[in-house]
Amino acid sequence: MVVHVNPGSHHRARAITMDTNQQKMDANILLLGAEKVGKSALTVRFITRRFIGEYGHIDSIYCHSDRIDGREVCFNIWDSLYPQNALAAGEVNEKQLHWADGFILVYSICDRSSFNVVRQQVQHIRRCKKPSGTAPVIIVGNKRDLQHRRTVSSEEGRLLALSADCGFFEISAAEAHHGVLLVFHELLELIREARALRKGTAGIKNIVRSMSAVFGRRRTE
Ligand SMILES: Nc1nc2c(ncn2[C@@H]2O[C@H](COP(=O)(O)OP(=O)(O)OP(=O)(O)O)[C@@H](O)[C@H]2O)c(=O)[nH]1
Ligand SMILES: [Mg+2]
Repeated sequence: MVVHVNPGSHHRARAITMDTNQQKMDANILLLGAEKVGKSALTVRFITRRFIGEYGHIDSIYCHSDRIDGREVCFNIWDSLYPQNALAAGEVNEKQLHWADGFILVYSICDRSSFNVVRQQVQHIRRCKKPSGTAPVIIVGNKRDLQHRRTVSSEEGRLLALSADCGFFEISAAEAHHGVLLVFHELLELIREARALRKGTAGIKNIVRSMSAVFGRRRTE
């Protein structure tokens, strides 16, 4: 079973109908979170549909293409490492912030400190330059199969996501591919929505600019 909360869903239908362009789409997705929460397990599950158990401790960017709703989508997925440096802990570095179109913040439902890391990281993302509409974030509580070891309730995860305008899922990368797929597809929709919003804002800015150019000229005539 997958628990799911959907941020700003009232905007969704409009954004999807606006986005009728069927060209290829690229999305840079950054996975963040404390050590051993399952960042690599999620990434590998999404790309290969498999759970292989052990993944090593490496920082990598994977490219994965898929056809979604008739459109070719190229996912660039950065499976990051949590920084060892205590000063950088809970922060997202400039390069990562700049690179990412969307973020998946992972914690383990059996590890409260990993939930606190996600709280810090989402606050950091929201503080740094990117307003929520332009930096889509999905918070993921992983290892849902380990209910007997749970220390973070679903409600806490959901509340954190609501308070920071993020999507929320509880999943088990170990148990199923479906939940992981939902996470990536939901983030893709949020990225599409953010791009449509930016395009709309740019359009309005251009109209305002042209109008001021016209009025400006008239004033000097
Ligand atoms: N029970 C259970 N174990 C999981 C799940 N997801 C990952 N694991 C296990 O958790 C451990 C860490 O998984 P990784 O995917 O390597 O975690 P990570 O966040 O990438 O870890 P680092 O890259 O070392 O920071 C591994 O032993 C996985 O098999 C899950 O959904 N359920
Ligand atoms: Mg890893």
